[in-house]
Amino acid sequence: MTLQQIEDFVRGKIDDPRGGNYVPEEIAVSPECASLKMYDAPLIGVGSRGDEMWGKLREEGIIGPHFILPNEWLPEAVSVISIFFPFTERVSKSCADTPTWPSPEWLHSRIEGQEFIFAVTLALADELSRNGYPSLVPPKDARFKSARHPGSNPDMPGLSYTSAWSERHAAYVCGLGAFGLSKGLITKRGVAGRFGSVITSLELPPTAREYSGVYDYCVMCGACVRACPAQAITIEGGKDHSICAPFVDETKKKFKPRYGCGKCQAGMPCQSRAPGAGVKRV
Ligand code: B12
Ligand code: SF4
Ligand code: SF4
Repeated sequence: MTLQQIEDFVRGKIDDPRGGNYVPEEIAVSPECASLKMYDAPLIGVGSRGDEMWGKLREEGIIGPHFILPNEWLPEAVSVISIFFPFTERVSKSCADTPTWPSPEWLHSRIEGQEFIFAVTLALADELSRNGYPSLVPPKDARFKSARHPGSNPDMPGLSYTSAWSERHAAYVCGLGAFGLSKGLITKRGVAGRFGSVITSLELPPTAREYSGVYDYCVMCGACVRACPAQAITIEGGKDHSICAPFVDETKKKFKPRYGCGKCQAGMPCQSRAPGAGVKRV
């Protein structure tokens, strides 16, 4: 498979009106959400297994030693495919237009949207494997673990707000974008969307990183500071996960079985573009 064929494969899933990118009427949380399209065309980046940046992610303060490297997930690994699924304007606008609590559209994109990403990445890994290139989706592997609040995962003692495979850091290595003050990863198509990834033995041309600083795509405008209903973000300190996470938990109580927030993404100058891209730094 070529990179173009991979892109066509993902696009085909996104455009399929009977596929998981459209909310079925039977589960719509409100009538307006029936047939809601959650994602637009994807943005795909490729990282090489040999990129030194993977090893750097293991350093304390970046992710840490619990980060599992591509060749540890899959010994035959040659490339990492990172995919950004940008939310449709309707999903983002509904979130920006609803103060404090998540909009019905955002709730769907958080839950059914994530299920769709797993379905697409697993189908891609399957297609690659059937073509002779063993492939794997890290968050669907038995070794994947994540920790939210301190002590929430006994398998990750002493760790919080982290995981064994961070999709944003993988996207950073794969040339898709850089972090924002809100800690979302900002791509050339913005921050409002979600990521998925596949590790494969197929050799693909790596995507160049058009940034060198961790926060190069953010202009520190402070719009996310003002938009956050939990006051979890400051210009000086960035986003504090220990304030954000309990707020997201609060939405779980209110909107069970769904949840979400994302006010630091929708309606922001970085919602659908990277305001810091191309800005000269001294
Ligand atoms: C745990 C988790 C949470 C926790 C903690 C957040 C966190 N740590 O990132 C809580 C509950 C708070 C949370 C909240 C939300 N989440 Co969340 N969450 C995750 C999860 C499962 C793991 C994150 C992880 O591994 N973090 C690792 C730690 C180390 O990340 P970090 O502290 O931010 O890393 C910093 C350091 O590395 C630092 N750094 C210092 N030196 C250096 C040097 C280098 C070279 C680099 C690269 C970095 C670096 O820079 C980073 C940013 O400041 C991922 C899914 C996944 N498997 O990736 C989704 C994920 C991060 N969440 C996501 C989303 C959308 C949300 C919410 C908007 C909720 C919602 N959907 O409504 C909010 C807001 C998130 C935000 N503002 O970024 C998306 C982010 C999409 C995006 N555009 O970035 C993800 C990737 C899920 C997905 N599949 O797309 N989340
Ligand atoms: S809203 Fe402004 S400060 Fe916040 S992440 Fe986006 S560009 Fe950066
Ligand atoms: S997800 Fe919500 S609570 Fe968390 S930082 Fe963003 S706006 Fe604030």
